[in-house]
Amino acid sequence: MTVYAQPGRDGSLVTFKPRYENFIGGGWVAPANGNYFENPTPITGKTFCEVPASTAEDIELALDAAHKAAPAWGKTSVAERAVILNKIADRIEENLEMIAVAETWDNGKAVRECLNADIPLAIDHFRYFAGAIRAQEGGLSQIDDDTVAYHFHEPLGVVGQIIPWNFPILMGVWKIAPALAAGNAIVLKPAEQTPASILVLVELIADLLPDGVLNVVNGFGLEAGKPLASNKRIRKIAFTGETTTGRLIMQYASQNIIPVTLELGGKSPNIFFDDVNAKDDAYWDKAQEGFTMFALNQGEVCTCPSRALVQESIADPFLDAVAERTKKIVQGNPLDTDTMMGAQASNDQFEKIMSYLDIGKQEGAEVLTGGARADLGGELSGGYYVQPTIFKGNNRMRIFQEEIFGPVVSVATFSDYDDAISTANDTLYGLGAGVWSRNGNIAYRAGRDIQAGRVWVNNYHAYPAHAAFGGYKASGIGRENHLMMLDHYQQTKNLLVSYSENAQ
Ligand code: TXE
Repeated sequence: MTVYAQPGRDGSLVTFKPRYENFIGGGWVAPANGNYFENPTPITGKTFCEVPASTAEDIELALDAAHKAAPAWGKTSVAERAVILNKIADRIEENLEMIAVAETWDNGKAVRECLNADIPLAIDHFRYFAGAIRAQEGGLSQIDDDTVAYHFHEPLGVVGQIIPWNFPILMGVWKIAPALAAGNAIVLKPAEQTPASILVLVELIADLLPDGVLNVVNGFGLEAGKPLASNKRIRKIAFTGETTTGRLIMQYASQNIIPVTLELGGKSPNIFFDDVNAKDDAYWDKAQEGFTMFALNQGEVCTCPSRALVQESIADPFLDAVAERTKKIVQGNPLDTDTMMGAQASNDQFEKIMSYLDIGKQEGAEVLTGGARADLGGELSGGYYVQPTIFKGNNRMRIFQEEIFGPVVSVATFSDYDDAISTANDTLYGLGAGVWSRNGNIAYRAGRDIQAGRVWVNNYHAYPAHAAFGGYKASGIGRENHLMMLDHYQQTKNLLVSYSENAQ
């Protein structure tokens, strides 16, 4: 067990600056209007740094820097880019604990998740795209004996990226690594709830990239995000966030006819068929763990398995077992490696979750465990902690249809296969899903019948870099991870060449 020292106290691995600036053109640049906002840690609710409340002027400055850098960066060889991405990965790996503590302090999540998942996945992402870009090949078609069509992958140029607060570093890296690999320059806007850890990361890797290739401008959605997403000087916008914001991003992009990728909300079903607890063995243990994944990252995951569908015939013993397991989730100081669940990322998010706990109760859902704020006492009493909560109800309830984005799962039962699939698909969203069965045929068929971009079969919440990730329905457009991501950051140049000396 390790308890990392709080930033600002003796022995801390990370030192935050009291005031950050925007990272533009390889240097730190104050916001044009001179305005900053306070950034609290969700762990105690106390402010620990200030960051720029940027506006359109700062976005334009960052775009100037990105445009200056983009032509040369786009012409570097893929080997050179791969070397840089690998160096970035190594640098992060050498500083893994420091970055993990920075992420925990800014976001509130349990440090054990940062140490074992968020940061290792971010490192692997850089390495994956270093390899993917080197393995990428162009195409050639022979049109006739004298005519050849060459297909080249060209970078888009300057791209905009807007990221959320639930995995500030990992969501940043999911977007940064493929964009850099493909030869683009970036202007990135972090979420206002978690502006600091990504700046710690940028500071760590800044010397490895040419000036202006990666620019980070902090600020709020309308003041800084909109001027970026609606800007005529970006060739693509990538966004992760709420579905309603995603609609706006598409509207902005439509004015400039640029491509968008959107990773939006979810209400992912996690389906447990009647054979999961047939034996008291390792599989049953894994399935229970799969159920409790609703509390991973405090439920602030777009693929949070927030609707559990359990076959009627096993509902009672199944729910008794998973409720017991949920009660064993350790809440506490997120900087303690024994802590399994930390703080919600912001007070707004905490209040949103609390309001859904009321809504669930008012709708008549039964609370099997949790259902309230978690008061952890001492310094943590100012932080944003919620008990992991299991509701039992039905799929028509708001708690089954609306994204809560907290450690809350709504459980309903189903009678047979068709009932399970129709309930699973009875949602606006289609991002993730889980299927649990010892019967390979049922697991496979269910996986294919569920309308979601990622279906985990007999596992949940794994995010390898080479598995495509993205939404069906209102959960988004495009994919992240996997080498198909490169397509989102490149355009195809076709050179149609005639080698004939005869007139056409
Ligand atoms: O999201 P927003 P919020 C869901 C989750 C959460 C809810 C609200 O349910 O409770 O969204 O969170 C920027 N133009 N998800 O309000 O507003 C904003 O500054 C350009 C799911 O934080 O979508 C931030 O950087 N940019 C999600 C980013 O968009 C704008 C993760 C996300 O903020 C903008 C986060 C605008 N008009 C929340 N308005 C997931 N899919 O994982 C805001 N932004």
